[in-house]
Amino acid sequence: MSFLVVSIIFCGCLSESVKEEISSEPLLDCETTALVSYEPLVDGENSHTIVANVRSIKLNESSEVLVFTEPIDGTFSILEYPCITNCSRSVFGNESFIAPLRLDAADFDGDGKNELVLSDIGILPPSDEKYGKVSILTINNSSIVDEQIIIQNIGRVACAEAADLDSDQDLDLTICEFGNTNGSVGWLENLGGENWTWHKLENKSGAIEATPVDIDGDGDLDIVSIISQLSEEIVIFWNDGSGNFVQETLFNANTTYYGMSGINVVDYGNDGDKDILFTNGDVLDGDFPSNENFWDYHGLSLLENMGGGEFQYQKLMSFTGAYDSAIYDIDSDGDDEIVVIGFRPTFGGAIFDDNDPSPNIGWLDFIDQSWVTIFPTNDIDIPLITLEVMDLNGDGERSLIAGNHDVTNSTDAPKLISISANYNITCVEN
Ligand SMILES: [Ca+2]
Ligand SMILES: [Ca+2]
Ligand SMILES: [Ca+2]
Ligand SMILES: [Ca+2]
Repeated sequence: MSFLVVSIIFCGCLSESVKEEISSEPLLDCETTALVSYEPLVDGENSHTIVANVRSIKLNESSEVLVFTEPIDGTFSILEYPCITNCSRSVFGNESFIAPLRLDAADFDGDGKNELVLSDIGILPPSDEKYGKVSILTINNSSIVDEQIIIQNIGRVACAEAADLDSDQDLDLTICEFGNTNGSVGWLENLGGENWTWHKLENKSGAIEATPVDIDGDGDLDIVSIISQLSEEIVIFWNDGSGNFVQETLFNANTTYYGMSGINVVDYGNDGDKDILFTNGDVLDGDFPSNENFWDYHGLSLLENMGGGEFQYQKLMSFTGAYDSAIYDIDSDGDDEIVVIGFRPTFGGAIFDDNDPSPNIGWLDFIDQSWVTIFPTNDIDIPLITLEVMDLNGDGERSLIAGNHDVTNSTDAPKLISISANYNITCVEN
């Protein structure tokens, strides 16, 4: 047997010339492998980097920017636009900030400029101490002009998302009080005149996200929430349009160590309705049994909206440490993949399964009518916790952006990276 090894590195799909070259040569047994690489978007500055959330938000109708939070530093940053690598940023801090976790943006006062909604978790590790806070910030280019505190001295706040939940034309907020053993999911009703009323819809702790979305298509905003502490559930709160909600559990893991980590509401299959992707992969979930494998539990799942309030559950992918997902065409062939990143704070440490050599990024590629899991042959040695997709420089090309949550201070890697994949085809002639 003679070996004729042709190694073709390409980004995305085969060019026409390469296709012809392959079809005209007597090559068989081609193996395709993926390699990932990254560029720094914001470097680590040799500091202890703990990014909690990265997100694209709008500052007004037309201007989209990338923001990220650093709770230990007590700051959030807005990347200067446009950027590709080594981006400049404006850092926002305020003496009232404790541990900024997440930002949303919306125009509360109707002046055409969006304010920022800041979820301040107050204290990063699980705790029942009451340092949580939600505020609405008015900013200019590089500084905070005004901070309106909506609620404070509550349990650890993991989310607050702007939405008109009672259909009275002003913006209310969903709110996740993660807490530890105590917490809640609910919403803050905007009464006008800077007065707000807190409606608790569920008193379980561990709410990570509460996404306002019209999931039944009846014109009002429902709330999809992910709960991950003493109980591990995906819960929907159906809105009657006036802010009266009926709760339904769509998925219950029935174990306390499932490690729910994030939801992503998307139109799966492009059929015009909203479906729910969720990841579970919290390796710091303290009660995971030592005789079990993360691999058997962690991964990416889908709750597919079948209409009429019915959802169909399907686990799409096993993935140790799965923490966030994004719809992104990582192989540049014109079809979107579902990319998942893993948060694995102790690389090579004993807490991971010996039989799970997979890297901390992977994706699902839709091939021949089914999802195929692709793991690259190399790894990105950064504990990634948050993923976003955005056109960073306005050229129409979207980037896949991930944030570094280096809790063990084990790397001086960048705070933010943009990730790309290359495919390597190796063909062997028989
Ligand atoms: Ca405004
Ligand atoms: Ca309202
Ligand atoms: Ca609805
Ligand atoms: Ca693709």
